[in-house]
Amino acid sequence: MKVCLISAPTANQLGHRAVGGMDAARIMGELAPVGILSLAAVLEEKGLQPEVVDLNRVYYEWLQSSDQKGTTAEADFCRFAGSWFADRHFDFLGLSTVCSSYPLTIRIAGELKRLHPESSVALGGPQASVVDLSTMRAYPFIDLVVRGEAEQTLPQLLETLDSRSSVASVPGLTFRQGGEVLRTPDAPLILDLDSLPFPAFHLFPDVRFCRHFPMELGRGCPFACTFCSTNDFFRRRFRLKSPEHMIAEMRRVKHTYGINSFELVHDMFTVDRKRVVAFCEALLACDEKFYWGSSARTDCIDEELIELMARAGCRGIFFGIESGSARLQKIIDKGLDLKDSAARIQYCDKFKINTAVSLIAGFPDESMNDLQDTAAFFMDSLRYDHADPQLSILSPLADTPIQKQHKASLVLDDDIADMSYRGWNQEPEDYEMIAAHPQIFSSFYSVPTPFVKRDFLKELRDFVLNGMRMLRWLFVGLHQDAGNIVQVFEQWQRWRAENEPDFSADGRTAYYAHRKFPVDFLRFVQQRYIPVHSKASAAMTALLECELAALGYSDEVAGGGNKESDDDELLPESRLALFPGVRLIKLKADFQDIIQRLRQKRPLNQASETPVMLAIRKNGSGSAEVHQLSPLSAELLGLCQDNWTVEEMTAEFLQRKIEIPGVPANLVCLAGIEMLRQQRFISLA
Ligand code: B12
Ligand code: SF4
Repeated sequence: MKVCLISAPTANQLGHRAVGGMDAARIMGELAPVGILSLAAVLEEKGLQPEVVDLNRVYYEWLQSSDQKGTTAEADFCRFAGSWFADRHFDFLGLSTVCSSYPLTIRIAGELKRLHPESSVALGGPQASVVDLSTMRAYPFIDLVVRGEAEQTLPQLLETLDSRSSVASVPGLTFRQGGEVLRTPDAPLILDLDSLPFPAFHLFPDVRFCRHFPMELGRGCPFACTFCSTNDFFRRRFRLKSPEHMIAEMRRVKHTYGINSFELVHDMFTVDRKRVVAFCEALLACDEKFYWGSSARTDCIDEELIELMARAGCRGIFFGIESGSARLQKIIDKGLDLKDSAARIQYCDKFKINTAVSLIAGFPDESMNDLQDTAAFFMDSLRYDHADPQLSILSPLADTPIQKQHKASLVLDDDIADMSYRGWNQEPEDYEMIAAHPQIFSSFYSVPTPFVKRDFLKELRDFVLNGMRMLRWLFVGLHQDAGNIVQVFEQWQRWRAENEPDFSADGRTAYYAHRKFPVDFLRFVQQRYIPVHSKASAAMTALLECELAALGYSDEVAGGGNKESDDDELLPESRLALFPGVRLIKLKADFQDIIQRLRQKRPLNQASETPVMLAIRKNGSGSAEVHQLSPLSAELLGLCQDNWTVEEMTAEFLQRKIEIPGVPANLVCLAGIEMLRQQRFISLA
């Protein structure tokens, strides 16, 4: 039997112009569909030779074909995908599904059935599994849905299809019979995950470009958060691969691909503390070093465990915090103690574990106070260098308690809800499907939010996400000074309405992602926020001036100096200059003290008002690095700005008696110049 397993499209970022071939390969590698590859390995064990098609790669080829010719070879990606399969014949075509690209996947399935009416077209994965009946009723070209974990059921199904027997005996299946769509009982769970073979990564060549290799660590979370779909999918049965099995798989990846950093897939790894400890201890006893990340709840992890995990190579933890409001924590059945959550994030920061702090806004019961609490949690996490707060708007995933509760009142926003924001771009055909079938595509809808306007929510999300990216410390400062960033957001909206009456909500997300947003926003801080609202204007002015200097920058990236002259010996007549891309600014308050206060949440209005000088430069990734200079470095760089020679500078130091106790002024000057050259603040003019 010829079998093809097709991944769900997930690499929506491929359409971005800046993504080149290597970046694309890395993105696709890191999105390797672990589920499909696990199934392919099981089929290989049974003697089949399944093919795996990565739809992300097919999509990338389609984008490339359009780039070269100026127009797309096929205007429609579905047709392009179809043409890709036109000459390839399979008896069974199985497509994996995820909510964000479900309309597109169904359209592709339709195209495949049109081209190969004799093949069985089946869907599997988290989305089709829960909307199986409605999908098959709405789309007659889908022959089958395989629900839930499929390592046991798929081989059974293929055998049954091959022998042309009735599929009604295969568990976990939704199928057609006499014009009806029927379900067989759910398939049993796979309790011993160690019994599964090593996933068929050899059928997915892009995996070798990964920075963080995806490996399954286990399945199932016993909790019951009302917005979550994955707990029910794995039937809340917590399972973990044994440390020996995991380490053997990690070794195999390292030896095959030379990669020792892993994204260990599990919805909630730390349910059973003893087993986490056993895994970490096994890693520590291992003769090879592995780095890894996984997900946890902040109430199922403690300081001692975090420390052990860090020692065992943990470099990242995904924490679903969801809401910063204690009231909502109870309503959504998450039940986290938020003080503890904040403490765990801080502890991870101490051990240099990166944390994704995932927050959701737009719960149906959310009040303005709840929203402010969530925004506050977001902003407070920003104080930690290793924390990466994320803010999404609630999407009612199919078959979740929240979706079921609100299924009669789901709203389809004009900009196709929020899934398209982080998910797949929706074509007009997709939109028609979404609009016609709210139950199948509920994730594109929103639940009513009676206490907070939806537009307000969406703009607030754009505001904080881009603010954090472009103006991090100013945003933290505004949040602390004003008491809550949401108040600043409202003041900004009012100011913008007065000053930019033509602002339209249509291009809002693009506006916030563009440089125009920080330019306008800094004007607001300067003209309105500091004079009218600030309680710590000296500190806020210093933060503002630093951002203004960073923004007013040319695009020149530091590091582009003349390598030869950088290595040249310093001579008395050498003329000095600031290193290309370095800019100096004077502030009337101590920037370091301000940042320290923000990190520790200490009052900003008591920040030291000692004037300081900052050197700002852009680093390779395009963000600005800010360095507060010692008085001596400030003096030297000030003179370099005026292109003085070494001789002139030492003379100036001697005359002004700038010395360190016991070291003569000319030597202080020379040593300082040498040090600043090494740090790439000074170069020869
Ligand atoms: C890793 C991951 C990601 C990765 C990418 C994964 C990838 N390969 O592309 C990233 C971080 C990018 C991601 C993003 C998103 N994700 Co995600 N993700 C996961 C996660 C944690 C693990 C997936 C995995 O590998 N599972 C392990 C394997 C073994 O399970 P599996 O994939 O389900 O496969 C089994 C079965 O489903 C079945 N099966 C699967 N496919 C097929 C196909 C056939 C033919 C058959 C017969 C059977 C079958 O057999 C497999 C073996 O048993 C899951 C949660 C989870 N634990 O599964 C969420 C999950 C899939 N993600 C989810 C969501 C919502 C998203 C986002 C939309 C979130 C967002 N708003 O940003 C985005 C969308 C991405 C996009 N651009 O379109 C939801 C999907 C819910 C739904 N109803 O579809 C899940 C279930 C989590 C949740 N919140 O409930 N995700
Ligand atoms: S803890 Fe996480 S995985 Fe578990 S039910 Fe809640 S949101 Fe879902």
